[in-house]
Amino acid sequence: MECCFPDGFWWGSATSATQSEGAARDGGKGKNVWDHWFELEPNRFYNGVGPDRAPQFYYRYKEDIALMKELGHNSFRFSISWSRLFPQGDGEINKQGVAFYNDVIDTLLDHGIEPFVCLYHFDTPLALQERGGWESRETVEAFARYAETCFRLFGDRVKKWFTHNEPIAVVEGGYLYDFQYPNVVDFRRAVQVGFHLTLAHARAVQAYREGGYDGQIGIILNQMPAYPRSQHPADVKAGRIADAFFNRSFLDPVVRGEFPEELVEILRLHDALPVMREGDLELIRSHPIDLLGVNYYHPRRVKAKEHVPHPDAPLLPEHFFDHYEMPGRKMNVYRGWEIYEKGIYDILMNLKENYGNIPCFVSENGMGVQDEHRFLRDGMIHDDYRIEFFREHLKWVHKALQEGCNVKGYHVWTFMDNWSWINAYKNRYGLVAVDLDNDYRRTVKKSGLWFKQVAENNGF
Ligand code: BGP
Repeated sequence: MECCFPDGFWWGSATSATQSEGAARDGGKGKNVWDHWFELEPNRFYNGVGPDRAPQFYYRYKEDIALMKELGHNSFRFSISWSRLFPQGDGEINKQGVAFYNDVIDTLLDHGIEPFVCLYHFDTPLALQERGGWESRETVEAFARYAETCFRLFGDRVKKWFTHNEPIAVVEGGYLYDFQYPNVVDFRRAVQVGFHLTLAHARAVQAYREGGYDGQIGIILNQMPAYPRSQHPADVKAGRIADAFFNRSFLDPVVRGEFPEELVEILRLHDALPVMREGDLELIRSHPIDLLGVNYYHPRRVKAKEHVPHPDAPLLPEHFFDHYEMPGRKMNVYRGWEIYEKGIYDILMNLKENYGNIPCFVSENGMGVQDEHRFLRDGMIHDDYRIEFFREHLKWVHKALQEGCNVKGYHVWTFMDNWSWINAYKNRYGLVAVDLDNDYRRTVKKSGLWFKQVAENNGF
């Protein structure tokens, strides 16, 4: 074999509640921000398709989990829908939600698939959002209670916990770039939200430690290496700042217990430091994670600013760098994202060299393709491009392993085509195709068969 992975390597995939479950109004679930935003502005969602039309995992999890097993999974990450468990975000618990997650967990275990559970994947309960969402301290405390409840209910069987998935996306989407509810564009409010997400994370880790559970707890972070256009000091500085904003803003506090000095300096200069209480920084400092999930899709390329921003322009991270389109870069033409496989290696080496070689795994990596039915032949999607995408990334993961990185597994995004926020079903990512016009019928893609082989051989 060209790449042989260590025994016990985690092979699987990831999804989230809102993107997979459907049943948005069923089973006693309360509304979250996605249900609400879709009611308000269905036009913001690709083809007007909303969260209720996610691929119905809520009703079909038993067949889905059996198929995961068939496709070689030994682990699977999903998220708990906060408003399915606590319809109001806090207070009274929904027993149907508890029963559902209990059965998902038990079914996974019965199939020899280890459940990796994430507590928050962009789906703030509407009741909490209406009281300020992550801008409010109340949400931090509600999250801590929700997390504690999950540990108590499911912690006997779930041994891998993750507080948030891509918290920076909540900051970016909801408070800077208008691709998530509440569609605010305000740098200072964005910073406050980021700080509260970090604090909520630390409160959950604290609850886990105090509960004396025997598993591991961590977080899932999207890491986008920020490559400068050149080695000119101005470009290099632009890269460092982009890295501080989008990668280190969460990575540093959760692993090292402190925020990047460079970022703090920028916030101070722009009078944008968040409101904190005494003890907050100490709480964050004293609760490092056990395990880090890394989502990687594409790199970020930057250069020094070409024009000084207009003094009246709203403050955004782009105040400090410009995006750069590298000539000759390799593209996923079906999604419009760059493909740079070595990025995954650079991320892992950075964790090894600068973050104490923390135990980690690739928690999302995948290739979105628009109009994928083009590749349907003889009843199967022939997604050779996706097989190549996985294989080329895995080669770099393997190289990182050989060089001593503490990387424990590889999860693809995603098991079956799912509902991807405002992009709905525009870009398909699954190992398994979902036919929306045909009762959500599942059909394994060629990449699903390839994945099965790789997982079962523990390499390729
Ligand atoms: C990641 C998110 C996933 C998923 C993916 C695909 O950043 O963690 O939840 O949505 O992006 O994105 P898209 O459908 O926009 O191509």
